[in-house]
Amino acid sequence: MPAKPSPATSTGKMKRPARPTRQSRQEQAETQPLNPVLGMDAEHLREDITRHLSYTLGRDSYSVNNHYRYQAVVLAVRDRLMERWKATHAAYYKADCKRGYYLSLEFLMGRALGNALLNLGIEGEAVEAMRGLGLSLEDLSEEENDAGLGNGGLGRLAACFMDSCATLQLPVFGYGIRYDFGMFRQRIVNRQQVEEPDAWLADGMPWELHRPEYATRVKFRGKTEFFTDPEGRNRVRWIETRDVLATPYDLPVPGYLNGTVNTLRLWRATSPEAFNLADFNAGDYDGAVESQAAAENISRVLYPNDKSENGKELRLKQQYFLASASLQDIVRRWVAKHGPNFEHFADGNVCQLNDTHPTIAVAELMRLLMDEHALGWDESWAITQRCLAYTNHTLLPEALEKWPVAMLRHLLPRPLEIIFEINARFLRTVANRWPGDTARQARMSIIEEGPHPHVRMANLAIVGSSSVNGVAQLHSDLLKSGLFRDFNELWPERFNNKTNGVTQRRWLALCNPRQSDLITQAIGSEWVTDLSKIARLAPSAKNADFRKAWRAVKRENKVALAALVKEDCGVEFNPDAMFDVQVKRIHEYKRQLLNALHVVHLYDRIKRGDVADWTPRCVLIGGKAAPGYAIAKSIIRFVGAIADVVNKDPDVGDRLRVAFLPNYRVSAMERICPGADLSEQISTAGKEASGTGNMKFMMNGALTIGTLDGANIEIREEVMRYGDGHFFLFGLTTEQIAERRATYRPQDVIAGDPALQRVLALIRSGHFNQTDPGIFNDILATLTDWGDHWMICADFADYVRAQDEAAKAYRDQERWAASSILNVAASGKFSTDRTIGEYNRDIWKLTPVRALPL
Ligand code: CJW
Repeated sequence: MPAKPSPATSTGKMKRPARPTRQSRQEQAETQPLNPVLGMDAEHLREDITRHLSYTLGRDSYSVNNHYRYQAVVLAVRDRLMERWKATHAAYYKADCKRGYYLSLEFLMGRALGNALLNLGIEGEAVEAMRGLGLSLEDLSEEENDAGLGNGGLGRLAACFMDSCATLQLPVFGYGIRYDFGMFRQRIVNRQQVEEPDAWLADGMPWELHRPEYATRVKFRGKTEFFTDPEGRNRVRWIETRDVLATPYDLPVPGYLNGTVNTLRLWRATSPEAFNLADFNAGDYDGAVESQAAAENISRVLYPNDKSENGKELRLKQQYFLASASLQDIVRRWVAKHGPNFEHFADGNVCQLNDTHPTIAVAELMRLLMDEHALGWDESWAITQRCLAYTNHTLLPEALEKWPVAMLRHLLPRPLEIIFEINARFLRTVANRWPGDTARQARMSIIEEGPHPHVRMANLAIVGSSSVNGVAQLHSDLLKSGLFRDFNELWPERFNNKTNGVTQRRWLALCNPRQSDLITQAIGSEWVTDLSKIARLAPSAKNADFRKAWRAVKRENKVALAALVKEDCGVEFNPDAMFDVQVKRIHEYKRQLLNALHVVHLYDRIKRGDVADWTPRCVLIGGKAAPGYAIAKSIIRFVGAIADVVNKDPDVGDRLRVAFLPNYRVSAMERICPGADLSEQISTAGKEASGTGNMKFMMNGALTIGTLDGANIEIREEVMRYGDGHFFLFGLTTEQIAERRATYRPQDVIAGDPALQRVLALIRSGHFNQTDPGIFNDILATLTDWGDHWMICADFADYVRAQDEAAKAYRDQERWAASSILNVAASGKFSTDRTIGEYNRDIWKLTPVRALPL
């Protein structure tokens, strides 16, 4: 019998779920014969778009608009994905292969339409089909909201990983939360950030597939009790809980031209009872809806705090909700196929934890195996450790998650008991290895003792998993020698590095078609699935005709970026000037302030007439500040204030332009990175774990000005193969920073640097805030009164020197073009295909599975 079609409508909206059917039947249904293949040509696409517009969406010529046209196109494309999606999962089921799971509180997917067309190989056909209907792909693509379910690099990395897993045909599922509201939208009002809710689902979400049949309960609160089961085993039950229902919504993740479509499963929280009927009948309407609202709040909104953990109970609920729902799903899938036999479970399943955010999974997997499936402690622990792997993304102390024991006791009493038991056993291991070293035991303990004890999630993650990795070589080395030193001494084999990457499909092929075409003309298209092949481009740097074409492409991309800047900032950028770009979250350690001080320095030079051999420069800065991060918000305001003064000053003219780009997000970066000349990667050494924007800029032909931090080091190493002068290095190294810090006094540096003195004096004079006196005092204070923690003054002079070098290099346009080409040629290492290949080789050990033929 063919599988019954899913009751979900194409828009993903449906009535209350039917009772779950038997799991094994569900899984079997996926192996049944597939639908006939839908045509991939323009003609069939056009027919389906028209059909969806008039039947699925019910539009006629009076009620149609671009939004519905966009939806119809998505539905036609989704149908094509759907066939491959089913075929992929049928193949996985049939192969009974080991599966990998990427658990992450964030997936910053951006837009899906262009990516789906690229990966299905029907961009041209879709353009033609739309042309036949009088539509433009470019216009309709603009109708799609970004899926902004992440803060920054960590969330976007998860999205790039999903793309690479599908392209490598690895059976990997993403698990995340379907937040009603993603990353806030940033508006700039009077130069200041204003946050607005991101109602990304409000116009419907045609890509997702609602799967109510896989809904599962997640427990909270209540208490635990011991009992003896009929087999005479001592067991624990978690009772009198308040449950929340987790319902999956699946998003398709297509691989590149390979028939694979993987799944990103996002959980939505609701109450298991629509509302309490007894309360309702008794007239207590508020009470009846209260529990519903409380449950739904769990998946309401993404926390917009890049790094600053703040101990909010709702955030912990989100973490447990994701971990529990996902692990239950994984266990359910296993039991459906293998029955309740867990002997080989760890051979068949591996979870990668994206930072400590889902780390409560350590306790939850133990609980599921022991409490729900009656396994003993030792067996459960062996499975848990083997199945879990942990990636650390930051060394910043404020980002290290710690949860109050009291909060866990209230919210998650059973997982807390398990954490205590894990810790008791772990501390015995530590004591046996270092007898009497109580200081070390206290450092390594999962529990931080004190009047308000806390659970250290990183320690729990390390103890509970078989692999711990950092995200760039320097970062991984620093983890071993610093933060996780004790653990590295205990278990050196657990620690490894996985340098980040980005997917060249989205971050070159899709976002920069002009440069992609040029590359493909020169070296063929293998780079799209094997970025190491892009090294073949290097000899073209010597070819004058190629450089000419390269420069023409860059110029067109700059014209396009200038149009965006004009539209969003109202500032004119001259495409012949150097485009100097810093876009990323606003954070003191990323030192947007250093960039701003350099701009003030350039302005000061212009005003003093020091303009011989000037290189015109357009400085673009963009990024969101965490809503509660006052200094970061001041920095945004500061950049805007400088921009207003500089851009209006007739003495400045075309020599310098400054703009702050509002609402930086994935789809903005797709328009920004093709047009950048200079990529600003200027964090204090040792603070940026990796960075990934640095890789996108490199791939799109920008040169980097940067410190020896994160992946910058590896970027520089790669491009240095082609000689010097292709990367503008400056600043103290990690070791030098550590050395200097002990005796560092920014006042001493300022006293010896007249240029910096002038810059600070100009700011202090109120020149950039004439109508708002004092508003930049906090910024100045961080530099002069509060010890300049991020060592901006210490690096200022060398930064200015490197900027001058870059400006000088830019004046030789032929040499610059050659460097640009060589940067692209050297970017082969920075594909997530390479990163994922390494995760798979060293940690996951999955076998690629080809999707069944349609
Ligand atoms: O991860 C990227 C790196 C980048 C690093 C970033 C990161 O800063 O250098 O390229 C991918 O590896 N993001 C976070 N840590 N490191 C991060 C993100 C969101 C967070 C958080 C930390 C949210 C919370 C706490 C810590 C929170 O409580 O909401």
